[in-house]
Amino acid sequence: MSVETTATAAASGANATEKFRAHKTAAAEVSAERVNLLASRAIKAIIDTVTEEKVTYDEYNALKAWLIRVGEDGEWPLFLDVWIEHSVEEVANEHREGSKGTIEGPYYVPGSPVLHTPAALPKREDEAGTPLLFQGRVTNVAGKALPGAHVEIWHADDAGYYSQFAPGIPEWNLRGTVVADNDGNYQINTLLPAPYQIPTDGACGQLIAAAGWHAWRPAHLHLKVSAPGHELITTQLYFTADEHLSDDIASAVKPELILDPKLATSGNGKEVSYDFVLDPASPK
Ligand code: MBD
Ligand code: FE
Repeated sequence: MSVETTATAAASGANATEKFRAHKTAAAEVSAERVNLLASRAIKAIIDTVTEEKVTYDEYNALKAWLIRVGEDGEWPLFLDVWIEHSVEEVANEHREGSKGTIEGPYYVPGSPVLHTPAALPKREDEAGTPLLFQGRVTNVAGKALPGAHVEIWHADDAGYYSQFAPGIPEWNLRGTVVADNDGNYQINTLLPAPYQIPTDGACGQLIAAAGWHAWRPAHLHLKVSAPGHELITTQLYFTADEHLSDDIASAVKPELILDPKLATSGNGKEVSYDFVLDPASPK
């Protein structure tokens, strides 16, 4: 059976839930004062919606059934990252002077293979897609190179599936941690990602269908760029002429994050440059 027919929302949701538990929950310490404030406000926002829109019992029960299904399908990471994370990211990165960030999304896995520049991301022998040479430089806000900066990259395959979330894809496929050279330059050989639909066969797809929305995200590369003494940036890069740049279901596109690849000088596929500018680490 092909990956396409075995990849279900529930499988990818269960993996996203498990990866989140493994990597993120240790940091989740929130004071009682903040929980009281934030939970009260969030509940009030829902109550205001009920009162102002005169929500019926049928609608209330439809919501209850749907929320139960989000959990059953393991789609809390997907739901939150698609519809909420962009607002958290904007608040978190307001102060930055360097490169723009955007949301991490549900499919990051820490610890991808370390590769030296010029690098080629791990891929299958018959990996579909147009070759892409993605290159550039990592500097500080003064334009000084950051030698040995880490450019972590992950993206979906040509069919829109991420390794370690959809079944049947080798473990670190299309994922890597690329170390920049002594001048802060990096070169990554990979494939142009394809436009992408979030999984539609689970609770999030049910919401999209019920509301008459669409499930598309523009094609994107995910990145985390870091260097000692600097603030790590989590971002994504998109491609010009993608029809979903202006209606990303995850609201995560910014004009500074759109690439315009040209024909590669090698004659094989496309190439594009993008420079990352890292802010100094904030004093703790
Ligand atoms: C993705 O690939 C993604 O980047 C986001 C934000 C949500 C769902 C799938
Ligand atoms: Fe993604």
